[in-house]
Amino acid sequence: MNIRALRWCGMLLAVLPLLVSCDGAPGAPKSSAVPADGQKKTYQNLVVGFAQIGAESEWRTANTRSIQETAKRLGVELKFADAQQQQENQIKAIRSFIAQRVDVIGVSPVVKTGWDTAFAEAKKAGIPLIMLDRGADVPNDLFSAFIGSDFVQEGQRACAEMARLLNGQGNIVELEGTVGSSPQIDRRTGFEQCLKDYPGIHVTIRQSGDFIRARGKEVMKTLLREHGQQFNALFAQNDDMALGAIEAIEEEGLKPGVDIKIVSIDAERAAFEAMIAGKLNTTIECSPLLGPQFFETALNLSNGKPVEKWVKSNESIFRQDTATLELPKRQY
Ligand code: GYE
Repeated sequence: MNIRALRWCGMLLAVLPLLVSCDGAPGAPKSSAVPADGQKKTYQNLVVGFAQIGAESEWRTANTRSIQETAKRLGVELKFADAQQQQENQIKAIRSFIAQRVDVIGVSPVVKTGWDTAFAEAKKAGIPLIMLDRGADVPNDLFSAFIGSDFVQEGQRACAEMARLLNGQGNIVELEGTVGSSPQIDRRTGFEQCLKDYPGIHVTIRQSGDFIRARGKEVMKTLLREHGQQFNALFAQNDDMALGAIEAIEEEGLKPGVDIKIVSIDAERAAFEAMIAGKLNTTIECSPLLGPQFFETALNLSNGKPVEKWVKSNESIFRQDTATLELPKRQY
């Protein structure tokens, strides 16, 4: 082949890919002109790792469902890890997501402290990190966004409800969640802040039930046996513990919601059923349905778009008077 023929051949080869891409299948990515590493992310090519706490409550199960179903609906590739309540498992999951070079990492930190190293590793790898539901005590530059509720406000709301139910006079048992977790710390803080306005009301006993229904029952049973009628109210930091405590109160021959006023947090379906039965007085809403906001934020971050540092959930307060009307509308 002479030089001329070679030139012709070279030119043909250079135009060939263009011809092919013109004739390409309908729906073929239009971004072929964009270099591979600068490609715009869509839900269909987004890979997200999520380090979940476990399955301690109905709330958590609904949260997991929301994340998994939303990923499926949007076509996002989700790598999901269940840490079975162990922080070390969550840290291992974060490290494995970094090794797999996912686009975005999500985590619901089981407790507030001990995250600096793992979060810094994600930052160093250039992977945006979102805290979903629970927060951690880390410098602001170690995470990209926090999506979840205002737990201090939930505690304040619970206290205001309790004060109304007790007419400003009473002794309260506080059943707390996982010690050292952001909802446990912040809900207590909010409750205490508001109690300052009610000098006739005191928290006389505080114990953890780990956000677990069976633990709530166990703790309440022991308290009733040991302290009997020394309290007339229960503030449970989640519905599941309140539902367990309700069983214990009934087994000890007392009327939950009447002899012992009860306020809890989450607003899951079973809490509405308990309110309809008159056994629970009020539940403060805390939404687990965070999947859609999570993936929207993840997509924006992976496209370098600005996101809000705290995406707050919008929530209500539910009492016995509207429970029958509300129950059919509940999604968790
Ligand atoms: O209230 C509880 C769950 O972190 C807000 O965790 C969440 C809490 C929720 O186990 O039911």
